[in-house]
Amino acid sequence: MTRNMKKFNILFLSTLLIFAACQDGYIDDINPVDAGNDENAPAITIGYPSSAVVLIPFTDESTDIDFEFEVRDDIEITSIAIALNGQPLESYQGFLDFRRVKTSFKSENLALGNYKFEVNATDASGKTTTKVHEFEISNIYAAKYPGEIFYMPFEGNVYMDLLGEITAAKIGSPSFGAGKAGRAYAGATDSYLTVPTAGLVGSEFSGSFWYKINASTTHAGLVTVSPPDPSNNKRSSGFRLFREPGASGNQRIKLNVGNGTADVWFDGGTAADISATADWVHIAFTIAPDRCALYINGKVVKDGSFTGVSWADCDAISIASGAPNFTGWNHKSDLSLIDELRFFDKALTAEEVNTIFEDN
Ligand SMILES: [Ca+2]
Ligand SMILES: [Ca+2]
Repeated sequence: MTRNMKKFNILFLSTLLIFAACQDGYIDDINPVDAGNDENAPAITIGYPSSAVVLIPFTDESTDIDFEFEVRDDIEITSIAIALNGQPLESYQGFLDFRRVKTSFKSENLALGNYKFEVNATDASGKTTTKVHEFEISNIYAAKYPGEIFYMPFEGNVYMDLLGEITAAKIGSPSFGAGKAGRAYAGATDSYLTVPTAGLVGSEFSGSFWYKINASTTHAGLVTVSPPDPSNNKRSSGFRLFREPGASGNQRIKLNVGNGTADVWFDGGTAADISATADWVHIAFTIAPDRCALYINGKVVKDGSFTGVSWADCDAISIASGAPNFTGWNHKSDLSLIDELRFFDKALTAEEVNTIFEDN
């Protein structure tokens, strides 16, 4: 076959294929499609905010909101107008895509309070649709996890629990440092915080926090609750979460809980060791009527059976020290960083602890 014949054959085959495709309706004709009758009013979706509450940090009094919305129509959108609390924000005409408009509008420095965001859209046939989203801008923290009763984020230069609004008593001169999120508690020699146990402790109790170790003190109390005693080492009630030397220069996190007559150890051995130079680690502990557990980075490092906690003569939770009542073995102030401290009135499950760890 000559070269020209080959060309001819290819052309012929192509023509046949196109003809066949047209016959089967695979190729659109080039005439304009009739848009049809306008059947429906525009449909509006407000993408943001979509919740009833827009939560901002408790240290803030105002925020910017980027309102996101989308309008769709079966034939043609001709105009869109948006308003906040009845005041016009913006209006839109002349769209590249007649049938779908997706955009956003930023309002700056909106104060705490209640708002009504409204989107109005009109189509070419004069049909209109209005969509309203009412929301509140709030800086009041709401519990994020089951049983969460205490949350201290160490923001805004205050040692305040945002759920019970407890301001911790400050002993010595702790400060604030770079946190896991924002700022953190920064320990100092002979320094710690206390909050009353009243209203926080019960037959079930858990704690969770992020911890960046400063191992220049080889012993320290992390979170401790002990009854007063001349020995500064009475362990039959309350609990003691503390650290002391582990293997190979590491520091070991240990939990000791009192059942009213004796104390029980939850010592995970090397599994509960963290490097003396470790970056942020997540630590959690749970006290249930029949079981206690200690977690590091979402994984259980020690758990065991228990007969129920006693809070006899335990008036205060110490944060970042064994002081004042558990210094008998030199577990004094922790110079480390502590952030995102939470207490719970339930024994968290392993899944719940891991969720908190994964959430960062
Ligand atoms: Ca329409
Ligand atoms: Ca923080």
